[in-house]
Amino acid sequence: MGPSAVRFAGLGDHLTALGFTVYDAGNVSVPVPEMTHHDTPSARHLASIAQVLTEVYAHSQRVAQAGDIGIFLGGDHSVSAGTIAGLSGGDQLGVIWVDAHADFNTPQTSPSGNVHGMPLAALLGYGPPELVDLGRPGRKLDPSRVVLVGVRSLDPDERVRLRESGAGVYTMRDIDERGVAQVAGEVIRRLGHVDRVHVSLDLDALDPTVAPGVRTPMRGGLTYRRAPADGNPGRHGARSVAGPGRDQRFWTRERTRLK
Ligand SMILES: [Mn+2]
Repeated sequence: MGPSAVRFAGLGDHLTALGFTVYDAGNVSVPVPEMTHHDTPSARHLASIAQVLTEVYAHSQRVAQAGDIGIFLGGDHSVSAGTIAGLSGGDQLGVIWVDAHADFNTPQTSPSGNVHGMPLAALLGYGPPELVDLGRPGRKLDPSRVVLVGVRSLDPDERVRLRESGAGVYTMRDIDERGVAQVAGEVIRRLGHVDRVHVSLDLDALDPTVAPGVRTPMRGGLTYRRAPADGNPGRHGARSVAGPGRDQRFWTRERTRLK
């Protein structure tokens, strides 16, 4: 169900109750995977995904230009390659990437060929031109303004690239040992110099006991009490949420309902 599941859970009503004026821009059109051709095993459905993300990029740019706060709901995390690219440029944009994975693969290092394991690498300039040059040529983010939170699964080559990139990384072990409040404080201090923040939440960052309806569930994630709380909405440029598409039992939708 993807975005419809989150709508059905009352996201718009909850935001309205918090005092925001909500405008739903609807869905972007997505090709049917089984009907697309010319698939590349090292980056599956790359052409179709890039086509969708170009539309997402345009939406995100409009949000940035209007000075609004965008909320983008995606079936997988590749959506953030478009939302973040569209919001970047001009102001200094920071990114908090909350995810069990780093999404730091390229077609050369990805064991699966899943493009949803590549968006953060692409935003930092690593990967195929279809992703790196999305919307406009070149990388969209500076690693000094990127922080990953909740990481607990890295592929070997991905780990090397992530370490060399200079992006900030807080693993689940960091959170277990030091507590979420201390880690959150450090993340905010690290991004103290940015103008706007894009929070990108992959629901697989949450523990499967909280959000089982994701494509790649992995034990040892954030629990309900430790999930990213809302910070200062004034500095949010946008947030995107990826992952509820596989929810067969509406369990994830219910558990991630906004309070
Ligand atoms: Mn992800």
